[in-house]
Amino acid sequence: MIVALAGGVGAARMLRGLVAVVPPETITAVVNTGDDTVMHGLHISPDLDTVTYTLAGMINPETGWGLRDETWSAMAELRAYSEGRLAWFNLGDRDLGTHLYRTSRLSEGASLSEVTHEIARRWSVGVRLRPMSDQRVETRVVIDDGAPEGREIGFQEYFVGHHHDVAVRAVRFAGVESAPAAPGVLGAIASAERIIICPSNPIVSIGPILATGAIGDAVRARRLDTVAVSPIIAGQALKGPADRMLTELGHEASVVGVARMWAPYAATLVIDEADAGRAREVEEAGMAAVVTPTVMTGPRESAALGGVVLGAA
Ligand code: FO1
Repeated sequence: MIVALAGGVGAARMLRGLVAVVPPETITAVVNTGDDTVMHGLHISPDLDTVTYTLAGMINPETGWGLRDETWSAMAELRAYSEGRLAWFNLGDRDLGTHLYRTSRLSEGASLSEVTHEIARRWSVGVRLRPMSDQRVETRVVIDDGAPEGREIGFQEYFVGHHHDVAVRAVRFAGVESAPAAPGVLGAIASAERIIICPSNPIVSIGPILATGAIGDAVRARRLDTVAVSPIIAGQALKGPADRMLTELGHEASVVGVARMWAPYAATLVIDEADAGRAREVEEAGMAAVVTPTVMTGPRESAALGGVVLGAA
């Protein structure tokens, strides 16, 4: 059994590679739900859906989120009604079906774990997908908006509303103090042969998972069997604001900065060939470095990286 701690696009591509190497049923993905939001009364779980749609081969290849071959009629209506005010977060017509289903089932009393399982089954996803918690944990971001103490906003308002184009002063995970890990998560971590920290944003994608319940402690206890993949290549994130966010929050935006963050949790860090020259510094930060191509441009590259990650440690 393998456990993968997963955020959105980078994790989804990593998982696509892992299922090419081992049977999907042997993988449990523990997925970040700090990005979850309620929009127009609908419960949206972006990272769970990105992983589900990618593994189903249905992800929109242009955006990396949402469904391929999508139509946008509902959004066009919403835009017309509200003069754009309510249409900043794009929900495709088919994607809306997922959010309607999730919201209906939650209002019937189903847990997020149960609904996640049902959605994965509908898309024939063999990987066991688990939210990090069934309880609400909300990633909140303090942005620099000129006010002396900054302004706190929800993650999607920062990421989509502000195109993650504003400086971040602080991040917190509201509700995490009382949120237990979802059923099955701690047991899976305790008994896994290998735990993988996917190449997702360390602060806002993996950070909330490790901060939830006893998940961080459970991973630390399995440090020798845990392999992390750096989301930072040559000082940059391939997608999203991870590089800027690391710098803004006092970390180094490099594989060495990532190694300093993950050393307590994982014994091995997989880094890109572009960072081969920093392998020694990674080792000085307390992690064994494995150098390999890590850019997952297609299924073949994902599978090659999956093989390396499973062989590492
Ligand atoms: N990301 C965007 O940049 N713009 C959007 O309008 C947008 C809509 C959206 C709808 C559903 C969904 O599941 C994801 C969506 N995302 C969108 C992506 C998502 O908000 C972020 O990529 C993640 O939260 C970061 O991992």
